[in-house]
Amino acid sequence: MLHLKVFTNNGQQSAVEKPWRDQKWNEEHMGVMRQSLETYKPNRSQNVRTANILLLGQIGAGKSSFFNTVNSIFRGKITSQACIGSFGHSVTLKFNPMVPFTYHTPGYIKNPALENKIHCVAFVIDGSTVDEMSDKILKQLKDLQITVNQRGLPQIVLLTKVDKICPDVNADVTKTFTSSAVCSAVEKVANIMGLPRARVFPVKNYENETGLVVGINILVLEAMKRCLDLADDFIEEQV
Ligand SMILES: Nc1nc2c(ncn2[C@@H]2O[C@H](COP(=O)(O)OP(=O)(O)O)[C@@H](O)[C@H]2O)c(=O)[nH]1
Ligand SMILES: [Mg+2]
Repeated sequence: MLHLKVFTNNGQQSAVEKPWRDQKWNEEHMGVMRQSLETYKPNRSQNVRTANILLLGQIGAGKSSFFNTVNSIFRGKITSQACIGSFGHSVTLKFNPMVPFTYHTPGYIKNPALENKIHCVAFVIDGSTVDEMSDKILKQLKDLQITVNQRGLPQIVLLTKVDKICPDVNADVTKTFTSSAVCSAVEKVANIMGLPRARVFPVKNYENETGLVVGINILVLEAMKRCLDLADDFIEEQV
């Protein structure tokens, strides 16, 4: 039986009592997640030492911020490093937040070894603009996705700026999965991208914070974990 209670106020915001996605929010869970990502190594493949994740999305979607947020989580403090690079002490994760990615992109390798290939794509979509995405932007996204699909690459969506979708979430990020506004943004993006809802990860990037926040870390770590699991699957299928 599904028990839902919807609280509505001026028809705009509503919260559901039962979360629409299960999520642990405690510090211990965050520690476990962080630890497991810190020690992550791509599975069962001697030649691939790092998982390469490509962040794709519009300018302003939050790619650099996401990169910096992940970096901050692993450094244990807020950092804003260069936009492109890899994590300070970890060689297991590499991001390339560059967009658009074409044959003319510096560093493009023709016929790369598996180690140098992209292993998972994360589409970065600004959650606060989901309701007003222009046809042009939608087409760009779908075109990018066609290329990604042709390469058989696994995909997730990082739905950024959840704080701007819902005031409750802005006040407390642990309200993400009881927010019906976030829920419908996730549904909408899943439909647009033709992906299961479980592939869409609402996240909040560090932008105005002066210290780390457990809930923010957890949202980002959950997305990273799924991305790396998918990267693993992809790597295993190739060898
Ligand atoms: N409120 C809020 N602002 C964000 C978030 N993520 C990014 N931003 C802001 O959005 C703007 C664009 O972000 P940026 O990372 O530069 O986007 P990029 O062009 O995709 O690299 C910056 O002003 C960020 O501070 C978020 O989760 N919440
Ligand atoms: Mg950027």
